Amino acid sequence: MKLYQSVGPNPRVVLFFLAEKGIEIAREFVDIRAGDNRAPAWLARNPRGAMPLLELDDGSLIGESTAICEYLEELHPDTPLIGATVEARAATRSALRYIDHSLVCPMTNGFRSAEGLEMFQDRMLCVPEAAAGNKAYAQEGLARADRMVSGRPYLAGEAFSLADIVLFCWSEFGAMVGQAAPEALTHFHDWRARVAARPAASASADPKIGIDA
Ligand SMILES: N[C@@H](CCC(=O)N[C@@H](CS)C(=O)NCC(=O)O)C(=O)O
Repeated sequence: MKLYQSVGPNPRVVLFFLAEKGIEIAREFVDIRAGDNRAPAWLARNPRGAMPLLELDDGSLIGESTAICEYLEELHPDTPLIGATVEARAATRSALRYIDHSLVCPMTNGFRSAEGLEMFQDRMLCVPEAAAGNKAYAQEGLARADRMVSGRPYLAGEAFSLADIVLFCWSEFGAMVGQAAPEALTHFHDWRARVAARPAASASADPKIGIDA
């Protein structure tokens, strides 16, 4: 098994997940800033081009960060990060879908159509006139996340989960690209401090850690 990874919040989600579980797998760094993931040879293997990508021993590929985490969770159920019970798994997946729709999608589109336009405009549809609106949706998503962690430690309840990893990686990215969570979101910032204190948060910060140059 081999993980292809790069800079960016989606690969960080998988690195965070691996670090939480203490799983070691072979990894290769792909330079998405240079467009290596969009080279014809790469696209022939992986038409979406996006990182991260998990290659299984039989050569088949799994794309999409949360699908990769679901796969790894099934192989390594301890420590559970998607839920130890049917109800806990439903709660994690509910929070995940909510965060994906209300935060990840608009934050991505807001970034790619503004600060990221130069990198992305020849790779995919970018709509600069929609950037401000998408950023506003993402801010609303952060405000919703603040309400979700009001009165409970984590997004899906008492247990830290993949939903927290996704929100953390994306809100850290947002803070770097002009889409930070306002200080007034105190529940969010208390939650953020709890997640940032986990060793896996720092272990996942550098996508090149543990990879030979
Ligand atoms: N929905 C996908 C998104 C993957 C994605 O867009 N990854 C970014 C890095 S965060 C990427 O590869 N960008 C470069 C490109 O698409 O050329 C996932 O969850 O894995």
